[in-house]
Amino acid sequence: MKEAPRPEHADDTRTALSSATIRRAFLDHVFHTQGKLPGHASQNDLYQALAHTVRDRLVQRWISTAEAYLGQPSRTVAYLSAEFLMGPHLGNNLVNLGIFDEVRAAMAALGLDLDQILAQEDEPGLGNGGLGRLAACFMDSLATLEIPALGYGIRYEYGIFQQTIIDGMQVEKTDTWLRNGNPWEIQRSEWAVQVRLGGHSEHYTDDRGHYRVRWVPAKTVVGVPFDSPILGYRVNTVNTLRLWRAEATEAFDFHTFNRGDYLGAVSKKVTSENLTKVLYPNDETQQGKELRLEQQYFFVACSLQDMLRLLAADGMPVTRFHEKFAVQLNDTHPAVGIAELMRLLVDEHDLPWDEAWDITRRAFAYTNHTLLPEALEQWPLPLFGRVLPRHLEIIFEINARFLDEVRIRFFGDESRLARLSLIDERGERHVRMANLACLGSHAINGVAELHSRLMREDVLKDIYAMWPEKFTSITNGVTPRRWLALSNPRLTRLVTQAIGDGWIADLDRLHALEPFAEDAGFRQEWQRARRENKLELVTLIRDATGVTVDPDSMFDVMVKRIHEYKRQHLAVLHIIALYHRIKSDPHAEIVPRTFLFAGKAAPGYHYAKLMIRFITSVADVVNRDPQVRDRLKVVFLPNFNVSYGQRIYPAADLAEQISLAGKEASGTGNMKFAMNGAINIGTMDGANIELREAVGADNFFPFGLTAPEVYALRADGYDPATYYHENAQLRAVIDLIHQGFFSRGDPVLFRPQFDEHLRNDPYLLMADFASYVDCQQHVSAAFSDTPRWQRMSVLSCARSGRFSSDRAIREYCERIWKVQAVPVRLLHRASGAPWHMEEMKERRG
Ligand code: 26Q
Repeated sequence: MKEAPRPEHADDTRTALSSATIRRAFLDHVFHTQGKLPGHASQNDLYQALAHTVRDRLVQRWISTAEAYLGQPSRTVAYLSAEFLMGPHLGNNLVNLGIFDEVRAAMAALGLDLDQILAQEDEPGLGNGGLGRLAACFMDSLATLEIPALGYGIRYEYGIFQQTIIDGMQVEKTDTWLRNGNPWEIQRSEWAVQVRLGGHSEHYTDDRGHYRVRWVPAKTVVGVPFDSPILGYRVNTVNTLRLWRAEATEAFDFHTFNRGDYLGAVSKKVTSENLTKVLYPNDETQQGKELRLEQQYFFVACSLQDMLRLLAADGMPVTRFHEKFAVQLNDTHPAVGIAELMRLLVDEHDLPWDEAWDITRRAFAYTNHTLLPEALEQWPLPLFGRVLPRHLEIIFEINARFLDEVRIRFFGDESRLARLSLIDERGERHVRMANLACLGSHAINGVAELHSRLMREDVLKDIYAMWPEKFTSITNGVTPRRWLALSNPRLTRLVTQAIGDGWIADLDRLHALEPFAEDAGFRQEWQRARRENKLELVTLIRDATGVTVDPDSMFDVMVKRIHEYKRQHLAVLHIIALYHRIKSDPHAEIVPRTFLFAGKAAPGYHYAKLMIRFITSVADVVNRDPQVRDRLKVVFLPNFNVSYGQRIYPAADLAEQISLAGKEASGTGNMKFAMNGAINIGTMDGANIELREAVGADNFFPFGLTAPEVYALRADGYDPATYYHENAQLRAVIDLIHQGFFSRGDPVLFRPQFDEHLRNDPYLLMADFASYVDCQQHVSAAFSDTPRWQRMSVLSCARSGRFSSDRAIREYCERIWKVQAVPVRLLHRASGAPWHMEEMKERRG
């Protein structure tokens, strides 16, 4: 909602958006918030002061939003996610407030460089990768579309580890993102809640003769909410990201007093507070760690209590929970919420089971993010029962009723029963969280067309047979605010000059850019903007790694978590093939390339760590070889995170999306690259398929086996060794590795990688190698033809509109959540009056 600008008053220091007022407000915060004279302010002081200046401007909108949501009839989306990979807040808030230029000018007037101040922010890395980042993009889109929404998650004290590379190997360091304080959060102690853990349950009959269950916990922890404002793009909506921190209850102090064991009590206190200490750095795998289950239950229990409080505040009974809240499960990590809501409704609010179950199913919906069977969450039954004894009983009850239904529908089909059961009875018994999530939800979605299809046909096929109507597909998207407007100001300026700035809130409008692909003048400016981006990345790479790369070489980029299924090692095989070509024919025509890799490996994933070592070892050899003469450079940039992403996506020419078909649920990097004018090379996997469809077959380089071909090949009996024997180039590459050429003569180091692969190649590297190398030849040819490449680049951006998270969120709103926009009117105050004046009067009556 745009409103007419109001005249500014001297007392608008905390709200006005003009450059002059921002400058005054900033200096005010340096003095009053940081307690420094400007001349003595550190870089961090300057950042904190500017962050507070911007935060002040959010507060007016935040409170206006809260007022607008009060008592309105639309549902509120509760997005439950164990991860929110938000990235730095400051720059994004400047974009969404529409005051980037004003703030830059205000800083410049003080002789300060805004970019330097922005770089000070310790980004909140409260996620592993794609899933956490998706949650962050969704929060941006929800606010932009003016949808009432709350993000609920965990306030990890240590986010994803900081990756350093020592002797070519990953070494992890803790992420102390809170060490300088976090200006973007407000602690809301008054809304703290208690969460019980462990112990046992007791069954009894109450005084009205009702059968009741009471949970006698072994311990209780307190959840304290920390709220961060999430501003939409050029709207007044500011939604809340509410993250929970675990604290010890006061009972610990009380016991100390009674027992005199002060140190013992403090150590117990520390144990409670361990709950939200650290993010588990694994993605796509799970070990059954008790603390992880406690984390999941903790944030879900806090969030559901919070929703019940909000419901009551709206004067609604618990029986109307599903009318007020649409609860979205970001993967199965919060799926225990289904059992928890049942417990709250049945045990605490005395509702009949069937009514509680109906409310629960209407409220919950589940998004699946994986196709790897080994990544489906399962908890050993004894562990689950230890942490959540009452929930295990509830799960048994849900299961018993469910299996009765299955028995009738699929008469005599015992094996189907075993597959559908919430309990995996093969070997040690496990609770199957995906089955629970599906059963307790009214909607289940995959994150790309292929993924959703494979979900229906493979991973969740029995559940699909049960309720086909629950299944839907919503292809992921990313926010164009952070991933284009903020990260790529040069391209943003160009695009906006050409077609206006409507694309930032309506990305399909990028289509209007298509004719400009044929405009040589425009293409040249496009090229210039992208080259400037590359120059900045050259500097970053030099500062971070000491390697100097050529800005005119093709920047061939692969940034994402390190995983076997993503196949970083396939990209390395291609590099070795090019290297081998140069060594065998020093005059071979090779288009100069800079290969940039970045990404973290899970600390306990040995093979992934070995893949990093493989990349850095090949880099050492290639970068040192004078014969290569700068035609090939290989760089591993340490510590990939959101901030690095913002500098890498805009500077890439070619982006690698080379997972084995059928393994990557969606991928979202592919979308960020396309928006920024990079061309993707990729398998027909995840959202690559739709991306290729959207940008056009000429602007995407496909290769490799398709998912059905992968299945067929496996069914036929896949023999990787035949590819080695039949392909001389592949043989040369593998032999070089085997000789220890990239491991200082040590033939054993990378042997597990490739010896093993000749016998057992689970991700079909050998099968896809030839097609990949061949495709890369086409890439080189296209890149050599500059006008052609630039045309492709413009079209890739122009046709990426579908991959905005705004489109994805609209689909969730219409198909799953049934929620509507609630526009927010900005509250103003009478000139000279403090904000709370009216309220205070009301309170006093
Ligand atoms: C589970 C249990 C215990 C510990 C950790 C985990 C865990 C944590 C994170 C399991 C998985 C994840 C993250 C998964 C993830 O990022 N998946 C990606 O989601 C993206 C958004 O939908 C997709 O684009 C990617 O294809 C998918 O890999």
